[in-house]
Amino acid sequence: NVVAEFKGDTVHWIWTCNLNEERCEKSAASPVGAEGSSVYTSPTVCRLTCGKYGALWPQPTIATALTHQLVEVHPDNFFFELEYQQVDFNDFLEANKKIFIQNLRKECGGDCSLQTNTKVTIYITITNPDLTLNLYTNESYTLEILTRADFVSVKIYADNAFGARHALETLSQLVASYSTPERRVGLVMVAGARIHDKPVYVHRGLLLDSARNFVSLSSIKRQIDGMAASKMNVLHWHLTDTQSFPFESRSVPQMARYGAYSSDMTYSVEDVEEVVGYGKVRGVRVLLEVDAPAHAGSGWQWGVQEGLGKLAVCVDKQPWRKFCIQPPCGQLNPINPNVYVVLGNLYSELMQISKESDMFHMGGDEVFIPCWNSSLEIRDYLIAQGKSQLLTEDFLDLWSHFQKTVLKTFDERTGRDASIVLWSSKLTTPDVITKYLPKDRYIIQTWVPASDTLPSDLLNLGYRLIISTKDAWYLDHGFWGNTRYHDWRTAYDNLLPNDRGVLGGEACMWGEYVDGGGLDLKIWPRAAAAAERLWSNPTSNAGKAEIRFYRHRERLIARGIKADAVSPRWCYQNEG
Ligand code: CP6
Repeated sequence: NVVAEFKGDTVHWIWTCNLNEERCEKSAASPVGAEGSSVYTSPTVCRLTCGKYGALWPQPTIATALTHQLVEVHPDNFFFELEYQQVDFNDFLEANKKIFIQNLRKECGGDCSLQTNTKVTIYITITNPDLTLNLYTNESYTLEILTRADFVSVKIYADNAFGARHALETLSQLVASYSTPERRVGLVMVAGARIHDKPVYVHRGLLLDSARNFVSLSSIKRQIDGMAASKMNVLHWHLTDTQSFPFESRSVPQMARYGAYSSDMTYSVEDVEEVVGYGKVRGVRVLLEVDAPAHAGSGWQWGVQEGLGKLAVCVDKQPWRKFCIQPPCGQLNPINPNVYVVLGNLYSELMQISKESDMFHMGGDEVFIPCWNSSLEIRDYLIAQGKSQLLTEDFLDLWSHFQKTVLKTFDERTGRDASIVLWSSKLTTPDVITKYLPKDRYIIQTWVPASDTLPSDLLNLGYRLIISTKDAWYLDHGFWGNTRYHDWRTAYDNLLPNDRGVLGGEACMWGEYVDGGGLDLKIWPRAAAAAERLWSNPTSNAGKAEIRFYRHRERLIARGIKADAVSPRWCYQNEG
């Protein structure tokens, strides 16, 4: 396709799509060329059909026959048909029809003033009516676009509705807006395509921390929108930490009463349910985390007042490290049986909220020996057990006792055989992990640097892993004064160990230095770079993906996500 770009009211450049490469070519404007092309627009439209993957993010497994023809479309002229009737249109598909059309309208800035008679019918064939979203959900789909005169038929084939949702996402990415010199805006769509697609990894996550700083529901939902646009499927909600406990538990209301930053800065059961529901419609499951026994403090103070003893020790203790940001500043008291009762109540409630979840995150990171060692009560307990000193081994025994007990409590209170996720820690080193954590029950989330051998050691022992390489996928780095920022290229080029035990990975937005205001900028578009690594695991590196990435960032902006810039626009206008 040939498109012309306006600056002001005059045509400055003519763009032609390079058939074999991932780029568009620019030539100087010739008035004849400009008038001869049917569409006057920006290079974005040129991008739609360039190279193998056009403007798609993440790149699909197989895309054949992405034609270079475009067809003008309008959001009012899309129609949906469910083929073969094995499955009825349900709330899920209805909601996704609406989201799809809304995304088209957002693409033209809400004003799709250029009409067209072209009718687009989307035929959806789903064979499996099951609407459970979990680790085993089949996300594959096939998408075909066929255009004849002014009738376009789009065929979507998927095992289930979640695959069909991905197909609609892909279809929306084959649409771009253009504008006329009169500043009227319309949409064009790729006129022909055949795409087969499925993810390489089943766990493609984003961690959101709502405990260091409170994050509003609308900000959380906006992150889910970005995830859905990038085909990420797990929101890891780090709900609580040392600094605050914003979850308004019904069975233990004291937690938020003592632990929330304010009575407004809380999540009710309904709020969490709302996020779970919002995610599900967009193919995103929510992995809830209550971090323990470290990274816990605020909210646990009430035990003493209400006669249950100390639920946490060294709460608010001033820094063992800088700023009282890292632990302990509070760590659960493993020898107080009431701790397990409270955790059991929380697990029970949270697993009821995430009704379908086959995973729960128990934290387990950064337990600090001197914290437990500073408690007379805990020291006396150890002495009574014949352990005169707090040796590393004694301490690991105490910690593993905690972990065993919470697992038993989880099982008794929830009755669910969910996999339990734990952060890598001193309890998960290759020499001790087999003693404490059965590999068929626990999934380990590693956060060591890429150079560390821990992931491959654990894989050799048969553990399943979620990888959060801290020198690539920690989105908080660069804001601490002593950490290095990892740009989107680093995130993109982060390769995961090649082993079937790797379930996938997560980009982590720790919340010490971010709240609703800066969240989008820090997460996007970098998390989308991790998303392509996890969906497609491409053999090529970030350099090859840059122009598609630039376009994806524009797409996120169009959908209301304040994603940061990828590169100077100059590069895009000069290299296509
Ligand atoms: N919070 C929690 C954090 C971190 C972890 N757990 C963290 C540690 C080191 C760095 C960044 C983040 N802020 N609960 C570790 C998993 Cl460099």
